[in-house]
Amino acid sequence: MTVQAGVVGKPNVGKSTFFAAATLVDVKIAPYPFTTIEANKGVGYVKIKCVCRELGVKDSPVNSVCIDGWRFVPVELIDVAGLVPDAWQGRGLGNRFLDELRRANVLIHVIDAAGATDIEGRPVKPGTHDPMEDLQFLEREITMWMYQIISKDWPRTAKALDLKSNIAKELSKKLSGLGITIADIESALSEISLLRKKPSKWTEDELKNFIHVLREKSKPIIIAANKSDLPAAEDNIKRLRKELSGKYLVIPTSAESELALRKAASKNLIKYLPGDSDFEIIGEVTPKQQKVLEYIRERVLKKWGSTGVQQVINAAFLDVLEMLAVFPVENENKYTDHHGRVLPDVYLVPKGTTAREFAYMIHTDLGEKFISAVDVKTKKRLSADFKLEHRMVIKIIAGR
Ligand SMILES: Nc1nc2c(ncn2[C@@H]2O[C@H](COP(=O)(O)OP(=O)(O)OP(=O)(O)O)[C@@H](O)[C@H]2O)c(=O)[nH]1
Ligand SMILES: [Mg+2]
Repeated sequence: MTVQAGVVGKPNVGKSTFFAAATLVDVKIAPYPFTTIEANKGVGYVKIKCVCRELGVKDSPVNSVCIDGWRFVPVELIDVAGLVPDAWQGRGLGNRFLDELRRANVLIHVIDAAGATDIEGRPVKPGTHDPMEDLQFLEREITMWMYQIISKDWPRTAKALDLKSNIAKELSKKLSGLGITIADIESALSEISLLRKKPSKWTEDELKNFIHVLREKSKPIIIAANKSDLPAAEDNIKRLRKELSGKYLVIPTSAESELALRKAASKNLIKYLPGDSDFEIIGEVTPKQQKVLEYIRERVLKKWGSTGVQQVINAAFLDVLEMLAVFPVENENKYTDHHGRVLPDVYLVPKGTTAREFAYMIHTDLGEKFISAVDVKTKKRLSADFKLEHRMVIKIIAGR
């Protein structure tokens, strides 16, 4: 199952623009709240320095794409309707779409850093709404949505849990539909010292606190401080970064600029790869296009270093979720699979994944018959419990 990021936030902040820029899926974008009603799903990419150049080979990617030595590894993105305060109780488009976030491993919270929309997403004069307010309410909505699901029937659940020796395991059966793992539950329980307390004895506050911590672990948030192209965004971004440092990663984005650049690149008007700090005009552009491109160069790329969209996706998976990219091969000298394709695949795996676990991810059979693994770059043998590292090329040796 591919990993998924949910694109969330109040209405009219640029969620669909961000989604469209990252996936090039054509979706409805408009300057008023609740443009998106049904969720949009699409494929975005984590951008990783490919190993092809350091190994001196021309690769033939299968599950990913390699452009100019950069591997683009697919991940799933889901763009949902805007959230307004009390959505968990059914306000706005309600909690129906909160349910769409069940599978999300990480949330990309798009905020209007220019402060050009109020708490409900209605346009206001740029700089007049404080985006800091949007953070607290969004967290609360997600937490309360979880609370509503978990607290339903809690007294009965708690009594049943009292009789079990492993609370985390039992709870995970109830919560797996929300994308919550046993590990999330165990670490939440131990963090707030509830491991040894009978669930039926938990106070209301303890239950709420548990769900709050569980939310942080199972749906971590990264902030895309969008509309970075607008002058009013500058001070807000500096302030958010300072005040949220250590709590959230805040990355300035201009989703609209990224969408324009990606579209221009796909028409061969410019040479530009997502995440680049500049572009080069290579086609016939109209004076109007030229003006837009220059605006993006001056107001976004020179100012912030990039449009930020690729940086957010990378950080969501590589920094927040701490995933690693690993290249499996069958032939450690030619770096090929059994069809002779060079460096065909890249897997995004959680940090801490062992060589044997990786074998299981490729194929159950390979996991069961695992003997050892080879670090293909150094030709060193790796044992079953060796923890894989970012950008390793791995061959699994298995018995018959
Ligand atoms: N200046 C600026 N405007 C942007 C940017 N990204 C999006 N917008 C504009 O913001 C408005 C809302 O964009 P959408 O992508 O529809 O916003 P949304 O968050 O999906 O809105 P809902 O679906 O209604 O919740 C549109 O007018 C976009 O053109 C940006 O980076 N800079
Ligand atoms: Mg939308």
